[in-house]
Amino acid sequence: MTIACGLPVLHQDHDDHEYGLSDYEGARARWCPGCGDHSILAAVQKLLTSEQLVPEQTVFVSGIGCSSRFPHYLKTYGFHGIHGRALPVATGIRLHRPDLTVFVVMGDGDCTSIGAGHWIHALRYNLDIVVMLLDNGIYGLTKLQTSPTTPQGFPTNTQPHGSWLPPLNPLQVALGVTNASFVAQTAEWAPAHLFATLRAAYRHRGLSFVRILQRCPIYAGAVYQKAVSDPARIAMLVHDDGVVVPELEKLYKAQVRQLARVVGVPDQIITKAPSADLWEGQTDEGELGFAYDQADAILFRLVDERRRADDVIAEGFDTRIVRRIVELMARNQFKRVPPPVAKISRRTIGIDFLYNRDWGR
Ligand SMILES: Cc1ncc(C[n+]2csc(CCOP(=O)(O)OP(=O)(O)O)c2C)c(N)n1
Ligand code: SF4
Ligand SMILES: [Mg+2]
Repeated sequence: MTIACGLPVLHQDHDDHEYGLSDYEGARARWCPGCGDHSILAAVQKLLTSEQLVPEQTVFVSGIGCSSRFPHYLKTYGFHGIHGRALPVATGIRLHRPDLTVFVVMGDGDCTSIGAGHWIHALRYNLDIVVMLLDNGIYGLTKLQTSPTTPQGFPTNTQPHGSWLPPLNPLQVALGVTNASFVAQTAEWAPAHLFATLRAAYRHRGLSFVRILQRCPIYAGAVYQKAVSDPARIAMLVHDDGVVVPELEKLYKAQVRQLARVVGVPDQIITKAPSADLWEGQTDEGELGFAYDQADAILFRLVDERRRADDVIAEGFDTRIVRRIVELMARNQFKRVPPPVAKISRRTIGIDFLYNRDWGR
């Protein structure tokens, strides 16, 4: 970067350079095999590449913990700080160098225990920083101690008979702070959702707090096991006043698989046939009588391009499959319409009174 008349000149010499993944890859990641931090690193590298962030104008700040080794594995600027103090360092950088894009990476111990005071006030200050909490529910680096997010009853070295208290919910804490402007949760084993959430966080102006559920297979493999093995337990919740992540509702299965490949999800997961496991060997595609890839191509034409079924058939798609998809869409229309709600009080939202956000209209 050059300095002209005392002012930083931004993006000098970078205009026609396209950054690739190798421009962001730092040292080889030393996390344990299977550690969820690997997939978060892949999603972050994908974000840097897709948003074409200039490496020397980007800085990752961390505290201490396994997750806090993050800055070493990126070829941006980095600050591997002290336990619980990533946010004060990031605040200083943000205030002194407004030209830099600032990311913070913290563990659950880092953020919700020793650094909790900084966390709450950073949310209040609402500076333009992306804050990632890599939450494995334990202290990983120091080999399994109870953290504030450890599930109740989960045994650790510090509480061998199981954690006494119910866990602190970082989302509830963040939402309880006045001035919190972006609060989200995602999981490292849901790469498309992880990437879309991080991109929305990056594009948000103000502090974006993203809790990322992260598996530590060495010390706390069981913590998220139920959610991983049963995706139906993961609810996609969108807050009324929240930041819209339109990509999520627009993704077809074929695109989810493509994205999963880009962020490095193992092939055996991507190619596993979707199934409700109703009986041995049952698959959704077997039940439907066609593959999701075929369905996606037809749905794209019918829904996104608003073409008529006959046009799609004329293009060469199988008549039986097109007709069946149209029938299934009609049969499932009720799922896209909110059910009627009984009026049990004198006040109905949207009719008798409005949310704060609607007052201006
Ligand atoms: C002031 C201070 N207290 C304690 C420690 C010891 N210590 C290092 S990492 C860590 C906890 C790490 O847990 P977490 O923040 O959840 O990160 P993880 O390793 O799980 O990614 C602790 C207690 C320290 N380095 N500095
Ligand atoms: S100890 Fe756990 S959190 Fe730390 S690198 Fe290994 S798997 Fe990841
Ligand atoms: Mg941890």
